[in-house]
Amino acid sequence: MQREGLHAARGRSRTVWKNGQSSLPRFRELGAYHGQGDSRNGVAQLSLCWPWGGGVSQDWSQEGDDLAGVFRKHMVAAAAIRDTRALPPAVKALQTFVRVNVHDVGGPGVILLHVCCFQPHGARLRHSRGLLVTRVGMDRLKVLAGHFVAGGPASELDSRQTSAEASEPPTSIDVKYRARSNINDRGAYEALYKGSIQEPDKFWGKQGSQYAWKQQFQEQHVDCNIDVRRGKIRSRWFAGGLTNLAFNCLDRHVEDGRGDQPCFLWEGNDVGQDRVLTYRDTLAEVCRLGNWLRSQGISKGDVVAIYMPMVAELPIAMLACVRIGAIHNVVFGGFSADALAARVADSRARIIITSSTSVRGKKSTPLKQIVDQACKLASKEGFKVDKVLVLEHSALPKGKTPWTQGRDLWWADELSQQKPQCDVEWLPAEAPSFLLYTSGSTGKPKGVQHSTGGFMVGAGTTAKYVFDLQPGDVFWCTADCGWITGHTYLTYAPLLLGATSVIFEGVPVHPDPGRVWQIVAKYKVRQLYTAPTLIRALEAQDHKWVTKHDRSSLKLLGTVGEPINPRAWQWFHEVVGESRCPIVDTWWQTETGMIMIAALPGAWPLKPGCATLPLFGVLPVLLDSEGKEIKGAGEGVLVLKQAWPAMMQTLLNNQQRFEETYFAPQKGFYFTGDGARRDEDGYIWITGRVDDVINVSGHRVGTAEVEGALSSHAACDEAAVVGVEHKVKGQGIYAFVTLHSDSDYSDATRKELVKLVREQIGAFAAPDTIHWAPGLPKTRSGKILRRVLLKIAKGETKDLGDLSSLADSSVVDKLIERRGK
Ligand code: 6R9
Repeated sequence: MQREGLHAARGRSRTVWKNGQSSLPRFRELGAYHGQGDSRNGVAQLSLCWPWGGGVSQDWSQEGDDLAGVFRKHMVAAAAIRDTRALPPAVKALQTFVRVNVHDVGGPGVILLHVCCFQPHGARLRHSRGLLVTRVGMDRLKVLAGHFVAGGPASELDSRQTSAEASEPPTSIDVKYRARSNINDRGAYEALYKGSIQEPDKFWGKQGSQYAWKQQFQEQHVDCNIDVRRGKIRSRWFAGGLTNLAFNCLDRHVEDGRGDQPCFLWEGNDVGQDRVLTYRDTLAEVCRLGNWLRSQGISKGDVVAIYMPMVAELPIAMLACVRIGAIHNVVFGGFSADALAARVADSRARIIITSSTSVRGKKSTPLKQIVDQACKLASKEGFKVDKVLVLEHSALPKGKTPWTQGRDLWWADELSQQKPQCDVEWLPAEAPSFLLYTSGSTGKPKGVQHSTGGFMVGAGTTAKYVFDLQPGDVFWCTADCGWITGHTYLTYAPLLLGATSVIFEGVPVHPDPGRVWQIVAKYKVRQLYTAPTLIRALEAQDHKWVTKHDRSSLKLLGTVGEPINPRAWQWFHEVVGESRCPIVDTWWQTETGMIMIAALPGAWPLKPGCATLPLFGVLPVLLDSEGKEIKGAGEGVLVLKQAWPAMMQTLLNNQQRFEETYFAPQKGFYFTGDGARRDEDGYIWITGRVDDVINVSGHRVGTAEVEGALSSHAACDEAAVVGVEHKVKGQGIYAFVTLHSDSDYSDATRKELVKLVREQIGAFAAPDTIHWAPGLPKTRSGKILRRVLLKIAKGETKDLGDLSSLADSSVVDKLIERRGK
């Protein structure tokens, strides 16, 4: 219909298409509307299609027309359509403002205009495409794109609409989804949840008995204290039980006749590199490595460091450790030699398992060489690494790998001499299973220590309910095993539940931005669990990279790691999941070991950007600034009132720091460090770290809120906000902003950005400084290092602290250079 309308719209008259749709549109991208920009006779055609159907179209000449006027007219036309047509109320409520993006699509004299409709707080509901003007007009259009968001008549419309609608509850999305588990309504959840809080012994006992125990745990098996006023903090689960994680992940399934089922599907950095490991294969390799570790004198309680790329041998090494009762300490393969040395020495890991190199995209990282440096650094600190076991990576063969005779050994040579059977070390449930270092807000990284039984049951139970994960499902968690998500939901939970876990060694845009979706199609992935940072990176690409691959196998999508902005959520939902897959936004931490707050999507509607409700055994509480509990709707600091099975046991060798960091700030609670809001439906929205809250003239401003407002500017790629001391206001807002590569870092844009924040949040939240940031300092997992930004903002550029976790440290110098410009 629209296409006909577009071609029919010749001449200089404006055509308003008839509304063909009266019901609420499904949140899906409209088809592409192709019009012709004709640069020969200087006439181009612009058309805009409204999400509820219909649109306007107009021809104009390159030279003669006032493009701004044309745009404004169209915006007014949009408003007129909105006001005068009998639109369904739901549609009306959703239309808040229209953003125009200009994309250069190449080709002969053609650019593409992207028109996005937003709901309050910048959530894109859907977008339509309007085409086309000639390249000649592009620069002017770029300016206009910003203009329509930040000022002029369109923005007047916007702000009116926004303030009228800001108080409306966010869209609630009820995807037709039935989990195969029995929790498909809120009542069933409430009943189970209540039991899990009131009788944890019983609830978790029942969950625990779904796993194999050499010796059954006691009926009253929970012994916890999270109140510093009542003595030592402890979290003991499944007391009296003896079990083993590797046995539950592997042997149990092979014994049940599932030995031939794929356990890991490994996809290499380059297309065509792949490998299937069945449960039987995996078990055999785990046993060989377990035997080798024992042959090196490693036994129960010893720490083994693992520093590897995302090859199947990484989770295999983890499983080999837990099989023999050793404690693994995985160090992310992107950490520097300094960071590795500190983690190896602190945990006293006598053995390091590594790989000759690592290749991600076009970049290789010489892991073995870094290990060599780390060993030197550690020995300077008085700690000696005895053995380094090296996996030969195809990108760096044996002859080219640096070697220390007597210390270094090849994986293949050593393991080929080992038997594929290895006795299981039966461990008390409270035996430590792994260490994982995580950065605190200050100082030295903390060695978070996890248990065996509680971690196992927490991991399995949460994956079963949140992801509806079942035997044989192909589950892809894109996290690296160097982070907690790669521990709990790439390695342990999928195997505990007998599923198939995808391991990807490469990067999502190599060799092209369709790689993730190609892998989804190749392995028929059922559940895809990823991070907002990856979603945003892929969202920025042309949608054809997604749509050209078959995504029909996908049933559920998940996110973790940071609050997901509604726009990215919407894109993930509509474009990737074709509006049929629920998105579970999962809130948890390295310290919690398992997902804590997330939707059970068969049981209640989702809200974009919201983690929703607590899982079983999780008792979240919001505290106000005086430490008083907030009942009902409200916003405060998120704490947890009850211990849960996968809770960290302690910080390695530092029970005192453990208690001070997590239990002393709010006595009687576990302090998460995150802020959260509870809405009228009881849903919990994570608002970000509380250390990221800025207090401006007594107003609390979430950095994420300001960042969201800045990011809604058409030219803004990313924004990061910190609070700096301000003489009058207490704290002022300092914003680092990255623009799209084709945008101008101009004063006009600066003003538009500030205006946007004023419009969307309020004048008190307007940034005092906009610092142009062609790149932001990020860790390899995509988290912005605000500590560094804060120092730059304060002008303390001499001592920026430890930068070893940065993905690209040159970004910092560029930022310092641009300070005050
Ligand atoms: C699993 C993981 C933990 C911190 C956490 C919070 C943030 C994680 C989130 C989220 C909003 C979510 N975070 N998931 N924020 N929504 N769904 O990421 O562990 O690396 O220890 O980070 O990440 O701030 O406190 P970890």
